[in-house]
Amino acid sequence: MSLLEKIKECVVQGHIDAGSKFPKTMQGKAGVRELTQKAIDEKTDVEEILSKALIPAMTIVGKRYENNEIFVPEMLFSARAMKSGLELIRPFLLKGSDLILGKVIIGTVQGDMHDIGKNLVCMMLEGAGFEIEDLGINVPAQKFLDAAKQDPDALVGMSALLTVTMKNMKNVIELLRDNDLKNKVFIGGAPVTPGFAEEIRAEGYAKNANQAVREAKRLMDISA
Ligand code: B1M
Repeated sequence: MSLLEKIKECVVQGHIDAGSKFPKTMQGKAGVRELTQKAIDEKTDVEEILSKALIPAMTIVGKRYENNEIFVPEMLFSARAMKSGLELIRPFLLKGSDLILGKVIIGTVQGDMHDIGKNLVCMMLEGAGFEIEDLGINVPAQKFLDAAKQDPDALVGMSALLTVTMKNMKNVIELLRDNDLKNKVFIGGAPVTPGFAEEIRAEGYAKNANQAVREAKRLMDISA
């Protein structure tokens, strides 16, 4: 098994590091933390660690959950394991961001606790030179409004991972427009589509964190 495959497997199993007690079968063995550090030390491209190990692992976790092979606690262990890898990668994604391109106010909408994707989007945007105001998870529309009022030129980014919380994006946009705020809005998250973005009149949509950077630049009229 290659190093990237090992990292992926540890995320799928929810094994953070050698000191972790979960899962029992992996106790004492290197986990996501040690293996990601090893990959970094071996000069593996961090984008590759993300795209070939960490992100696909969460897709597997999602499928296993859907098939009732694992349940919420296991999904949570995998999320923690993923975060331990992301922490190590973060400094590399932030490199070279001396210039401030603009500000992005971002959050996961009300009712939704998923933040791994949103955090990744924040890291990439920050790395590209955007100033980030991260409102966190389960963010009520009013909180987006309050932040946007403080920064009428900032972009507003919203993330949702649940089909039931996607609709809250529409509430935020309506609240902003009812208050005459013109902050451009872009949205993303697994269930979100370009069609949905159009339907709720979001100015932008991004499928992943790299596209989020491109979309933020486009909305701010910054050429690549
Ligand atoms: Co949840 N969960 N979860 N979960 N979870 C999903 C989303 C699910 C698809 C799993 C499944 O059934 N296959 C399913 C949603 C079904 C649906 O609505 N269609 C689901 C469910 C049902 C639930 C609960 C309801 C389970 C329960 O309690 N019965 C519950 C809801 C809690 C709540 O939010 N109220 C729940 C809870 C959890 C945990 C807490 C255990 C944990 C989250 C931990 C955390 O985030 N801190 C969790 C996890 C880990 C997942 C899966 C397995 C992985 C999500 C993830 O981190 N992916 C997920 C299955 C899946 O997605 N395959 C699942 C990796 C991440 C890098 O990708 O977040 O998609 P993603 O982000 C991407 C893009 O989407 C995009 O860029 C990112 C980077 O490329 N993107 C943006 C995201 N936001 C963006 C914003 C942008 C632009 C791009 O602009 C602003």
